[in-house]
This record gives sequence, structure tokens and C-alpha cells, in this order.
Amino acid sequence: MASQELARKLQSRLAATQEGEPRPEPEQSPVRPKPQEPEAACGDSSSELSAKLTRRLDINEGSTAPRPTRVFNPYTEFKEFSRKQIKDMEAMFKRYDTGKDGFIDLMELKLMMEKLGAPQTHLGLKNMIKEVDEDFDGKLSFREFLLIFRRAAAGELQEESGLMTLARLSEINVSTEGVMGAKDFFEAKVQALSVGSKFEAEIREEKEERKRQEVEKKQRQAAFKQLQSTFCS
Ligand SMILES: [Ca+2]
Repeated sequence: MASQELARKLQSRLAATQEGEPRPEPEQSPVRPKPQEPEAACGDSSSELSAKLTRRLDINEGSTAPRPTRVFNPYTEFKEFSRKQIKDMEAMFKRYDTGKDGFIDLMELKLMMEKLGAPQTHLGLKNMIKEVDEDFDGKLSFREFLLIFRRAAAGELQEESGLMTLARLSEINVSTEGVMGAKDFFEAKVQALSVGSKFEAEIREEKEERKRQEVEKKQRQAAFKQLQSTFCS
């Protein structure tokens, strides 16, 4: 309800700025950037606009996932984790996604918790899913699975909760290698900001490694060609 009210306010502000702001003359700025959501601005249904603004607001606040049409990149979206950690989380996700449909459903979560040595009740499992089930489909996508670790690392989970148990019993140690040597599991959130540069360094390293391999390959090819020409001449 609060966000709806906020959306309404944003909506009226949007209308006000559109009327109030003098538009630059075309000759002054020949390349005028296109308005970001023209269909929203021109739409005559105010409830539609309100819904869009509400959604935009939720995305900004982090309570709603961006549209699934946008490709989900765990490395850029979960910058508080190292690439190795995300790969470990992915491996774990795939290991327990026995149906191989890209989701961990209730039965798969049940098996996971049993394997981890912390079996949960049916209701407990449902509540675990509900806590991170952003799209309300009753199962965990990989993104929602990563949210478990994000919330655990940020200290947002109850100590005794099923999700915290899952995070703790997984082999992924978010506390030590997690966040640039954060001493405390719960310092993660504070340090998340500085991790962006670590991520970039990792990317750079991978790129350089690829470049090195590329150079070596070319050298091998050149050597081979030389050898070939010696034989043919
Ligand atoms: Ca889901």
C-alpha cells in the first residue's frame, strides 16, 4: 500500500516535470535522448502507469527482480560473492536440481535438507521457499537460491531458520573466502561495496589468461606453418 502511494506521488511528479520543464529547441540539442519509457508516459491508463512505476520502484528497492527477459548474470548481480563461490553455488544448485529443469522444487529441497543432515517438515520447507520465492512459483530459481546466501551473508536470516541452516551446512563458506577476508559472517554486507573491484580484478585475470592462451596458440600455429614451409620448399 505504501509503495502504491509512493508510485502515485511519483506519477504526479512525472507529469509535473513533463509540463514544467521547457523542452530544448531541436537545433540546440539535435540528438535528444529518447524518453526511457515512452509508452508509460503516453499511456492514457493511469493505473497502468502506476503499476509500472510501482514495479520500477520495487526493482530499485530490490524487492522485485528485474524482468526475466533481461539475462540474469549472477556475477554482476551478486557482487558480494567471488566467482568461485558463485560457481560452487551453481554446482550445488545443479546437484540438487535432480529434475534438471532449472528449478529446485519442494521435493528437491526436501532431499537437499536431508542430505545436509537437517531434515525439515513439509511446512518448514514451504516456508523456506516462500522466504525467497520472488516470482511466487513455489520453487527456487538459481537467482532465488543465491538470495539465500546473500541474505545469510548479510545477517538477514534467523539463526534457527531453515534457510540459515541450509547456508551454514552447504560446503560454501560465505564467511571466510566470501568477502575479502571478512572476519565475521555478518560483515559481508558492509564489505559488499569493495568487492566490485575484486570482481573486476578476477575478470581481468580471466581475460589475460585467455589472451595468453591465444598468443600461445598463434605462436604454435606460426611455428607449425614455418615447419610446413620448410618441408614443402
Ligand atoms: Ca521461484
